[in-house]
Amino acid sequence: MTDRNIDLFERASRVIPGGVNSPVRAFRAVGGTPRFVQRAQGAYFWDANGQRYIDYIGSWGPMILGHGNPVVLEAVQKAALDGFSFGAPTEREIELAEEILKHVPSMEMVRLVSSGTEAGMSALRLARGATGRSKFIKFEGCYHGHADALLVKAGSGLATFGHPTSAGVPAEVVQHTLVLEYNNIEQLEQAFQLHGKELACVMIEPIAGNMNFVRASVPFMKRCRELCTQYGALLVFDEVMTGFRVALGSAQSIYAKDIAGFKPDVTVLGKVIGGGMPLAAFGGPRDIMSKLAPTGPVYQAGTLSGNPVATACGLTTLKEIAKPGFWNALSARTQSLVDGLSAAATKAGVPFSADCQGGMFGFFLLPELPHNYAKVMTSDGAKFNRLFHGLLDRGVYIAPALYEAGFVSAAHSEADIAQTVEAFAQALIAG
Ligand code: KE4
Repeated sequence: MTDRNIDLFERASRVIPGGVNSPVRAFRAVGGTPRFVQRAQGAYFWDANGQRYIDYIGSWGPMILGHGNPVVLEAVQKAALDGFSFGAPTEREIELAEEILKHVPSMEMVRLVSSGTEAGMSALRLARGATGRSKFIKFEGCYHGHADALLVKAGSGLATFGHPTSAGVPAEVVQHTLVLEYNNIEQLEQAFQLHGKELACVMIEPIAGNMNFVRASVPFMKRCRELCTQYGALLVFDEVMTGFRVALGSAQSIYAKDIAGFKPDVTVLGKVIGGGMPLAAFGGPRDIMSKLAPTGPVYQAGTLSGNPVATACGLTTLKEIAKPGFWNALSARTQSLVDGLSAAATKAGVPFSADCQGGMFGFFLLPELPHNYAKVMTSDGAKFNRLFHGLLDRGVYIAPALYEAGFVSAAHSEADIAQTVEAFAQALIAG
């Protein structure tokens, strides 16, 4: 019997670069043939051969309710009947903005856009426009979308500016980007001593889902906040992945429990706030956001920004996850998965560490949780790839790269968790 995934991948590769519309989907890191999704429902999707998988990617975060949630589906269908796109303001954009601001008190205003890249790029421009400064700090292992200035790897030494990670990005575009080691307070302090007054912002993933799952330590985050305040730089929280995924108040609400009065200056959101439709956002205090066109000099625009079908999907999703009991149930389900995987790894005698928050998790084939990118990359890639395929062959779909996070939805049942843990145990034994 032919494998339709192989046929489709060959056909796709003839007309779409690499056969995919986003590189990570091509399975380049893990090898093998990407699964072409035919349909999805709840915690599952079915591939082109009709094979069912328990889905722990969920579109890389957005599908927190699971696929095809009936309440969201009805809202999207109704919105579509009223019109796909107008290029004019709608009431539902106000409702979604108000709903976001209700749960993220550091934001007084928000601008809706269509992707996390657009939101991150615009947040950087806003920080530069608001401060009149060009330089900024990001951290190795954090990904903020593919805007030129953000496609940077660390320079040769501390406080040397970055080098492009992509062809097509001129060196002069990244000359203002300083790349530091995540969780390295000493480097952060030295960078501020050298460049503090020239820094527009520090941009950070508070829990780095692009390093699988690495938390910024509380002391490190406290120092980021203090130094930004001291030198007049903005603290930009990239919560595209963690926003409304790790907690209803996003990751910043978790740091606010440990750091009195903690707030970032600008927050970047995406994924969950669109519920799976193309929608992202960035926001902050009124005095900063008012710098944006048409009220201020920082230009930003978008034909499909605040799209009426996408806002219906996002707004309904946010209202569902705000319901009583949602987060306790989701957190418990995610913890149950992590505990099960840990127990299976221990039984198999495999080095393993894992962490989770809300509906987001990560695990490493390392004895201890890594705290920066260099440590994450000491993982045994070949072993991970064998594990990935062992799970895939057993109907469990995790991220096809060891540096990517995993996501549990409200639709994942305890039976799904048990099946996943059993598949994991079998895959580990198979080696
Ligand atoms: P998008 O442009 O892909 O919507 O968002 C970019 C982005 C920005 N910030 C963070 C923290 C992100 O995680 C992302 C996108 N995440 C990746 C997964 N690591 C999306 C998957 C992909 O690139 O296909």
